[in-house]
Amino acid sequence: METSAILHRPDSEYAYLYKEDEMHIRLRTKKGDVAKVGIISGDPYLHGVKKWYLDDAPMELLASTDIHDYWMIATGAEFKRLSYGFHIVGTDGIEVFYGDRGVFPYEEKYLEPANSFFRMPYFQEIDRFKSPDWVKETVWYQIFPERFANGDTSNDPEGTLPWDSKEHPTRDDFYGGDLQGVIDNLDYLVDLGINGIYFCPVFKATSNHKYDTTDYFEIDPDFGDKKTFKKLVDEAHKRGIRIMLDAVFNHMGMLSYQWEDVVKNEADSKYADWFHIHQFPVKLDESLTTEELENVGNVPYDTFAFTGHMPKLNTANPEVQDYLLEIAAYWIREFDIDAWRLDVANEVDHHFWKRFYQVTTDLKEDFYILGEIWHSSQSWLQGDEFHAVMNYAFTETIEDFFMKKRITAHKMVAGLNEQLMLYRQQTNEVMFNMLDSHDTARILTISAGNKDTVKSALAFTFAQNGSPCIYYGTEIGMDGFDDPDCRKCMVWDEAKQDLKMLAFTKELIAFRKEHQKLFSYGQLDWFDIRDEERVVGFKRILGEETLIAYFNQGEEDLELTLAEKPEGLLGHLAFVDNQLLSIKQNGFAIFKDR
Ligand code: ARE
Ligand code: CA
Repeated sequence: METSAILHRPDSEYAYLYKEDEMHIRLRTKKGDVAKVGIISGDPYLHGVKKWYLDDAPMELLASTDIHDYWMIATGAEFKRLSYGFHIVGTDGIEVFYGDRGVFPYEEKYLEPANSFFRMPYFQEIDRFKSPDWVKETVWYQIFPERFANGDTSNDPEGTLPWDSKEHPTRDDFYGGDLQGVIDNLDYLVDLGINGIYFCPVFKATSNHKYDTTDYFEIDPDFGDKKTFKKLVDEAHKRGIRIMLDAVFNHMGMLSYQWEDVVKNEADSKYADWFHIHQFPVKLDESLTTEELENVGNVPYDTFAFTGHMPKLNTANPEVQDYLLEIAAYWIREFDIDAWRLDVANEVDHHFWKRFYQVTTDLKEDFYILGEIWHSSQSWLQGDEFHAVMNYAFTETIEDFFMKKRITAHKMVAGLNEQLMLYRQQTNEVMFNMLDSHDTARILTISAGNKDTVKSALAFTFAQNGSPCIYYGTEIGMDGFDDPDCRKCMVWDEAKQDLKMLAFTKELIAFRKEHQKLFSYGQLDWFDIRDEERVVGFKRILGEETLIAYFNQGEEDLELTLAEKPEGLLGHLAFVDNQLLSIKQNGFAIFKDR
């Protein structure tokens, strides 16, 4: 047995409180190397009492990657504390005990010393990673406010172009989108089945994307005013739609009054320490074009990327922290928003995010904090910073298989399980799963125009743990290359809309809501990965044997797949007299064994 691959780490995604009285324990072993694992556990204060422990509660094979198997068990403890170790039986018949001091031959004498067992010292509810339940039932819709709908031409900025007047919008275009346009189309979103909106920035800023904030306490006049925003939130809440705003706290726009004061007064400015300035002067030539500003290179201060007009904030400065935390609190307290999406979240310090978490969740216990991080994010998802991240690391794996055909189905499933095993179950249940956004090409373009590919990838994404997000216009077949081409004006002319895609998206959202428990909980088990085109996945709701078969072929394939019930498929999940609950083209079948 390859004992070097064995891993367990207490008080992490390997051992955590899932519910107040339920602990999840995971173990990693080399793929295919272990036949079974049992948990040996008991109360830490009963050591020394002969046979103090209960032995061999069987762990289940939860998920596999290319190189590892992950085992899991859900357990309680009579006195909310637990000592535990692993009885591992290799496929080669070797048996070992694995505990806090490492791997030993499986013999009584090694099961005694109290400290050779891992410990969950106490089920501390206050430390438990809590994720807001409502997010699990949310299907999000991402709106880039400048391009969704122009509901009020009186606020159109200078040079606003006629709606949808260009095949490819350029970086500096304005088309007049605003908050009134969103209010006017809330019922369109209700009809689609949406119950959460993620807005790109809406505060006062210079550009059409508003990521160069100049005043965090004002709605940008191109989009409307606070009265209109209040109306938007109220009307959305009336329709059961939650609102998430975009907090751009990594940097500010160069036309903010703080930065302008620094440009003018340099080291004497009271804001000099709000930024990371190397030397003065810091003035930029204001005649630079956007392209030039975005690639201005070696300015004497830290910026977002190489973007000279976005000076990076010094979030270690207590004054900056207090300022940003007041912004975070203000929009919750005064406008009742439900969530913040945190821009460039990975480049802001953890110390600040821990304060941010406290301030926002003190105001609203079920507030949702979503970090924009494009890579694995364990250090931000420990329960005291973010609840979730924009799950690019997860969804790009889906795209790599379904759209880009860059990896095999096996590799996709291995990649998805790799990501799932990085986090606690309650984190996976509220991850933000989007296949595209305002920062990427649109999925129809990535799919080279193949709408079945788009449907398969969307259906598959909707079957995952986590909360799916539709980027505006996906539902009516909009395309677009990388930013800014992915930010075309929403197509409202029905004659130009893909009404079949609209019907599919509505059905998919309704299907997910109809089978919410199946999609939001439990772990996807992947037993039967056929040829490179077809992936059939099986989901198991822990404690309940329900099967969801995912396939990306026609319906006729399904019987064949299930009839051949691949080995290892939860043997006791009998397919006797299956009642096919529901089947969707390019989507799912859900079976419940009687
Ligand atoms: C401009 C250019 C873009 C260029 C970008 C960065 O137009 O082509 O990619 O600069 O150099 C906003 C505007 C953008 C504008 C940018 C700067 O929306 O149109 O883009 O300001 O003026 C990384 C960061 C991630 C960031 C993206 C853009 O990790 O946080 O880059 N996303 C947020 C917002 C953006 C916003 C900003 C940040 C700035 O969502 O909309 O841009 O506030 C790989 C890497 C990622 C990288 C990703 C995209 O996957 O792993 O780290 O994201 O590519 O480039
Ligand atoms: Ca307008």
